[in-house]
Amino acid sequence: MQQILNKIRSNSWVVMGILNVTPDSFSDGGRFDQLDNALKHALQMQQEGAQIIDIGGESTRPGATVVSLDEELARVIPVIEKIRQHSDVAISIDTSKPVVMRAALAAGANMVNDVNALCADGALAVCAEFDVPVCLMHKQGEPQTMQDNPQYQDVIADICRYLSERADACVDAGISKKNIIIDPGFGFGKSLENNLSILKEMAQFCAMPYPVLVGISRKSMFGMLLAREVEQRLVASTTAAAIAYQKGARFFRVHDVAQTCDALKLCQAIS
Ligand code: 9MG
Repeated sequence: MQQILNKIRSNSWVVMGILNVTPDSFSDGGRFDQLDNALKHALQMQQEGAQIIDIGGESTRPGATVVSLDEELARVIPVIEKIRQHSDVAISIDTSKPVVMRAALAAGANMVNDVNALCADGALAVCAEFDVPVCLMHKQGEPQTMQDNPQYQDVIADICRYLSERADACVDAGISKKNIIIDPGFGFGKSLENNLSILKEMAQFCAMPYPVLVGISRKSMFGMLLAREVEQRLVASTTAAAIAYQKGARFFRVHDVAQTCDALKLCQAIS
């Protein structure tokens, strides 16, 4: 994982492939089918160029329902163990629950991706103890209601301040500065106008002393802007990744790994 972090200190980039382990993602049968399909999908994304696989067992989409601790553990831990039997690809656990973080890291995950920026009691301590990279994402509100009426005084300044405070909390808790990644959180309590401002002003986040991760793949902002269904958002998603790269972002959490890698290779070749 440190090699990956070192890589982005140059102009290079890292693609993180999304592996959602929710009942609607891989289930044409029972848990065994789900495990095999999840493994296949992870290996496919690795082959296409993903250097990190981001595994999540609780949807964070607007309106998503909360998943119990036991259910989240039952979804993600077997998948991490299964991937570890077949590959040494870096694994990131997408969770806000410290118990899930600990179990996932013990099972072989290498990084924590938390849309709640390690705000849960005990989350900072687990990440400090395991000495792993953490992605701190900004969000306003909770998934059930966050898109109702997001409000900011100055969307860029407000997000920068929040991320800076959370990074300080990490350092105070003993998390190494070199392990911190920040993420402005496209779509998490943001209007279309807010999301477009974040993309336009991406360089302001990248000027902070932490690498920036962007999760914009197939997001509803493209549905609003372009009237495209989820499966028709590839061009907009890869274009947005390319724009974000040119403004300094270095980590990209995506569904379409091969196509995003192509776009980023082109960007890097001319940078
Ligand atoms: C889990 N998840 C969904 N969207 C995300 C985003 O934009 N960033 C990060 N870090 N995680 C996300």
